[in-house]
Amino acid sequence: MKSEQINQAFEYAKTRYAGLGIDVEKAIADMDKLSISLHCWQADDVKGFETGNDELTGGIQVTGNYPGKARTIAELRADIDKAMSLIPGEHRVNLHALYGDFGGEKVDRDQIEVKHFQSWIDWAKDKGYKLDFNATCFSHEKSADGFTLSHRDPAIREFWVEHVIRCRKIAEEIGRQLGSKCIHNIWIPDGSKDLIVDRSLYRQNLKNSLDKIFEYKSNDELMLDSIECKLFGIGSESFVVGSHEFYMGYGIANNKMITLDAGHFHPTEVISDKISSLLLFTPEILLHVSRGVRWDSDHVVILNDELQAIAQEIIRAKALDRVHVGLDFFDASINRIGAYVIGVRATQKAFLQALLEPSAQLNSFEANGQNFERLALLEEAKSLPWAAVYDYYCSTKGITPAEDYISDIQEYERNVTSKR
Ligand code: RNT
Ligand code: ZN
Repeated sequence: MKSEQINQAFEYAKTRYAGLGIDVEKAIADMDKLSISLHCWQADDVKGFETGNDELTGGIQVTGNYPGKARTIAELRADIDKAMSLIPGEHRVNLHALYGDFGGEKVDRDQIEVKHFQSWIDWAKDKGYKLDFNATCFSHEKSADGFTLSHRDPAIREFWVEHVIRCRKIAEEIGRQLGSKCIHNIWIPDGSKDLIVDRSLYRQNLKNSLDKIFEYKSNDELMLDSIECKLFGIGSESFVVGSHEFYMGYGIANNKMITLDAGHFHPTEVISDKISSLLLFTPEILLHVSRGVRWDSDHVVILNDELQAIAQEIIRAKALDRVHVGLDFFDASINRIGAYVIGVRATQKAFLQALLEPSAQLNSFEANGQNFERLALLEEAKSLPWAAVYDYYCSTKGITPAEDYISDIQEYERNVTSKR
């Protein structure tokens, strides 16, 4: 796209939006503040860098064998750098504990320390990224029977409690070194393929383990805890200990953030409609922006109705400063770096559209019971020239706009990933 074209389209968009009382420059400035957390696990199919650990377990699955996945920490960092170079704005990287820099050593999960993540912190500092963190309670022999923090065996529960406490401390140190609150998310795979008789026992165990984990009081200025529910996983179809009710109850009772993963609910249940309720009872929310398709909760995020609804709900609730936005998908069937760029750009476009909504007029229609007018304006707003604003935003940040980035990804594939 030629810059002349971009500027012309932007000038038109500015006038068009001004006619509706919308300040385009302000919408751009607000969107620019939205830091999206890029999940490191898209680049290598959730494999990580633990010595001798190759198997992904825990009811999550990556399908596809597109060539070029990151095999080393250096490759994964290079891939994230490439993706970041095609995304306007300043963003975060979301690490999982199994991505530590273990230097060929076998370090079990109850032994990890900040030193295993120091090279990530240094890299992030060098590149200007902020980091988030996750305990890894899957892909491990002590989670092989499907249970971790809720296990019947107290020794196994203890092992995972120790792991998560260590992860929370690592997150705290990340926050300290990078000068930005690190969000630590807890998702556990615990559940069962077939019927469980004593559901209460497992939920009581999980509650007790979480209580122990949070006995370590971290510094709220450096890190924040979040807890993530799920409806079912592959191999945990009949029972998941950490259900929505479980974590919503725990989070509200204990003032913890709740993670809403877009792929973790019934197929017709949406997370967008949960935001305005949860925000009344929890201080902040973490989103795992994902796209569920039939049994899979983790397809690449695209600009679909639900993504738009999520962004609208946050903007309409004026809650951009209380919602943390992370991505969570893994697709091994297409270019993995391209997948990141598609997902982040789609998310930004959804927020930009929401920020450009003619909200004053819409609210006034609603307050006056003018429901036809409300629906008509909502429909018209869909085809306002928001894409011209996004292209302009990309170009002011020196980022390849629109579909032109496809060839950047192709070039990286030719020169880098296809040679792996
Ligand atoms: C799994 C959860 C969880 C994971 C990551 C890898 O269903 O969504 O967030 O995707 O922790
Ligand atoms: Zn998730």
